Amino acid sequence: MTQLGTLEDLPQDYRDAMAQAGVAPLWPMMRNVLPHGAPQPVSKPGFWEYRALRPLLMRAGELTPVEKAERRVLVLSDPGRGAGAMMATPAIYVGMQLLLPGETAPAHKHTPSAARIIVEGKGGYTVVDGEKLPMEEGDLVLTPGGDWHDHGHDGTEPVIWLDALDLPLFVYLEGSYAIEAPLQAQRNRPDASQVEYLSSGLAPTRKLGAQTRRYPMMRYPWARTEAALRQMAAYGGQSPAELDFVNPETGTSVLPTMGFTAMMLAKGEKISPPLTSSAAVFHVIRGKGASTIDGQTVQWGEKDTFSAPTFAPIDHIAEEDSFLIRVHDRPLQEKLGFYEERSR
Ligand code: 1HN
Repeated sequence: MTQLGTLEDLPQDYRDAMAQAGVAPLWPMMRNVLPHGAPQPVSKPGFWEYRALRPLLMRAGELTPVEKAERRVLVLSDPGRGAGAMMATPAIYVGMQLLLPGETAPAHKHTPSAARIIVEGKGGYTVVDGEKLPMEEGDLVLTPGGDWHDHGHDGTEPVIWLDALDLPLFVYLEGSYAIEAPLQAQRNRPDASQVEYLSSGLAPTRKLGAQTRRYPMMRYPWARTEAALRQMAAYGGQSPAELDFVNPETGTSVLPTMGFTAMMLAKGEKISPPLTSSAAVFHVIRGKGASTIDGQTVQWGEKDTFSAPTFAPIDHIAEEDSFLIRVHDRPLQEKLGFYEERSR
């Protein structure tokens, strides 16, 4: 590899003249933006224990009324960028949100897409474009970019969920904004996972030339996901058992940039998946185990969250039957044409 010239190699008058003209030489910076062979991530593996987050979130519930927060969220920041960084990986923001009984969070729509994984509590719901989506523990609930959404709570205990958004991309592109509105009217019918897409493999018959909705199903009930994972683990012949959440009309990822993959690690199962260019956030729905990511080991349990930068070596071991949802940017990388896997 050729050693490139540095800024210090250049005479001061030339450097001053370049700065004056609003230009800079590429060659001293070339390797920073194009490292050899593999990316050099700023991101570091993150680990957020629920038992540390929960009391902080409950305290936010006392300190900040929902009206003063719009969304009462603690942001899980990439340790490589430090607390306050609005991202867990370059393309994925995650935050833990609290809604107390009787509270509502007003409607808005924005350019980034979101999905929520329900962590705790009963009675919460999100309304997306008029469709009421009940939130039960482990459910994946989508709020695609451009769709109105507000949250409500009919139950008696706090409801907590993990938000995942492709917000960092939109911020980077200077394309992030929201429009606010009052709460939405709700259609009086169950969500599409209970009607049009009640059964996997069945979709509503379409009249000739009719279009399907871009996001036909916005709630993926956990009970079905777990049952499917258990059958995959028993008979699928694949270690670990993994299932992608897909759009039931197209079979493609549920949102344009973010992918969601449900994983089951059976008790004692030990895996070292291929290195992948996609970065990921793992959320533990249930179970107990340990993961070593870039040489850093985390002991995780139910409701904990951890992250892995691009091409990080990852080893998982499950101490109990464990269920995780992996949020990743493979759909974005595939669209951009650079998704890659490498053997260990
Ligand atoms: C948002 O709209 C929600 O609707 C949660 O619940 C977190 C973080 C950044 C930007 C928008 C929500 C968000 C967010």
